[in-house]
Amino acid sequence: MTAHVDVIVIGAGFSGLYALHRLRELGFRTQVLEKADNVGGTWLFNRYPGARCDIESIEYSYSFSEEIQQEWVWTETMPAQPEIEAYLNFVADRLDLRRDIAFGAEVVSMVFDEDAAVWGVETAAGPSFVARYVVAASGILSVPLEPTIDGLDSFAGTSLFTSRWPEEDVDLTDRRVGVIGTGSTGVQLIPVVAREAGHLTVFQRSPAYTLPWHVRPFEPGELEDLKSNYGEIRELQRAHPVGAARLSAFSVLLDMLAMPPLKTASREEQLRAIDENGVMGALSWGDIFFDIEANQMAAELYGEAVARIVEDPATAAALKPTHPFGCKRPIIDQGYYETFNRDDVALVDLREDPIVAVTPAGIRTGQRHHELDVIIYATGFDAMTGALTRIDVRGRDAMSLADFWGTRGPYSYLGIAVSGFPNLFIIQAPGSPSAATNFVAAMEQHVEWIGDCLAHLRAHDHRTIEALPDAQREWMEHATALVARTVLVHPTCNSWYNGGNVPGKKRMYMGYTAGIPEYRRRCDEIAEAGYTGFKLG
Ligand code: NA7
Repeated sequence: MTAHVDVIVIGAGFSGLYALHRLRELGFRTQVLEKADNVGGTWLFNRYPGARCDIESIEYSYSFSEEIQQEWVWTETMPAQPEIEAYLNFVADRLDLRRDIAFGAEVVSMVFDEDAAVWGVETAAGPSFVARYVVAASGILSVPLEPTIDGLDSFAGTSLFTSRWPEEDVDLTDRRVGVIGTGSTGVQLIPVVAREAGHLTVFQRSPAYTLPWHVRPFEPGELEDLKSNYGEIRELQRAHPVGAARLSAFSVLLDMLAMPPLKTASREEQLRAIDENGVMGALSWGDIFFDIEANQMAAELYGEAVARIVEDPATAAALKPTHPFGCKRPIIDQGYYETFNRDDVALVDLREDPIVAVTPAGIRTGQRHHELDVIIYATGFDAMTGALTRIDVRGRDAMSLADFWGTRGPYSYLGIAVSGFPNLFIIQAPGSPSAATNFVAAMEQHVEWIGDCLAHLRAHDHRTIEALPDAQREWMEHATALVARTVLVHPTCNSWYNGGNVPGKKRMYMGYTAGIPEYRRRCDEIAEAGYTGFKLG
C-alpha cells in the first residue's frame, strides 16, 4: 500500500517534531516516519548514565510556543537525558503530533521521480509513501560508529553501546567494567560508572580537553523568574552567534577569543591563570584558535593543570591531550579528572598500548589482558551525513547521495539542500550552523525557513526546487574560507566535525561558523530575492 502526502519528514526528534507542527500549521499533509517506537531521536537512544546537554535547559528548548515554554518545568540548569526525553514526549502530546507519526518506520530508500516530481519513499517494514517534498530530520549524531576491533562479538560478558543504551536499569555494582572512548559521551559516563562499578578501566585513544562545569538544580522560584523574562531571554539568544546567550560550552569558547594572547604572556601570568582557573585557565587565551604554536603552549599548560588534579604522575601525563584545543567539540565534565584518583579506576593509554582484540573474557592490549564483565563502547558517530548515506537516496538520473558525498565531499547549499536532489530539504546538512551552535536554535531557523519556502512554492504553483551547482560550490567555499585560518582544519585533528573520526570518510569541516544571526540574514535575503541559488520548476 502506498500513501500519498505532501511532505514526508524523516525522524521524530527535536527537528522532526517541530517540522511536523509547522508544516501542519501551514496546511501541508505531513507524515513523519520514525524508526524507533517513540519520539526523542538522539535523546531517546543516548540514555547512558550521565547523559546531559551542555547548553542551559531554558535555551536548549523550543522557542516557537509561548505555552510550551511556560508550561514545561525544567528542574536543572543543564538538562539530563531523561528530562529532555520527557520534554519531547510532552511536546508531542501537547501538540497532538503522534497521530501523524508512524513509529517503527525505518526509511530504507528514497527515489525522485523526475516526471511526476515526487519522492517515492520505502520503509523497511513495508509501507511506502509518495510525497512532493521530503524533509530529512534524521539527526546529525544519530548513526553510531561501532569500532572494528577483532573479536568484538566474542565477548562473553555484557557489551553496551552508549548510543543504544537499554531502557531497563543496568546494574554495574561489583562488576569489572571497561569503557572505550573519551569524547563527550565517555567523559560524561566515566565518573558515573566509576561510582557504581566494582572496578573501571578506561581505554583511551585520544585524551580530551574537558571544561569543569557546575550543574545544579534550579533554586526555588528561579525558573519562574526566568520564565517571566522569557521574551528577553529568547531575544538575546536569537541575536547570539551560537544560539545560546547564557553559559554554554560554546559561549565559553567565544569568551576565550576575547582573552589576551598566550604567546606574549609571561610565565607568571600563565601560572596565575591555572592557579585561578585550573584547566579552564590553561585554555583561556585569545590566540589559540588561530595560532597552532599558541595552541601547543596551551596544551602544555593544560597538562600542568591536569597534573595538579590527578595524583599519579603517569596517569596525569597520559591524560594530557595532543590534538589542538578547539578543533573538536568542546566537552564539559563533572569530576572527570578526579575520577582517576580513585583506587578502583585505571587508565590504559592506547597510544602506548593499543587494543589487540576483544576476547571472551575482556580486552587484550599489546601489553596485557584486562579481565572484564562489561564493555561499554562510547566510540562516537558517523555524524552529519551518516543518517542519509545509510538510506539509498536517489536524485536526478538516479544519482546516489551517498556516492556524491563520498566522492565529492559533503557539499550542500546553505546546509539545507543538495544539487541534484530536488525537493529534498535536510535539517542541518553539512554547511549549516548545526555543529558549532545550539542545535535547537539552529534547527528552529531551518524548519521555519523550509516551511516558508514550501508555502512560497505552493503559492506560485511550483513543483520543484533544486539547489544550483554553482550556488552550492560558492556556499561551500564561503563556509570553508571561514575556518581556513583556524585550528578547526588542522591536519592532526580527527573529529566528527570534519569526518576524520570515520575511516575513509571524505574530510572537510562540516559546520558554518559565521553564527546563526548572520546565517539567518543570508537565508532570509535569498528567500526574499525569490530563492536565489535555487532553480524553481
Ligand atoms: P566522539 O567525540 O567522536 O568520541 C568518540 C571517542 O571514542 C573518542 O575518544 C575516540 O577516540 C574513541 N574511539 C572511537 N573508536 C575507537 C576505537 N576503535 N578504539 C578506541 N577508541 C575509539 O563521540 P561522543 O559520542 O563522545 O560525542 C559525540 C557528540 O555527542 C559530542 O561532540 C556532543 O555533541 C554530543 P579518537 O578521538 O578517535 O582517537
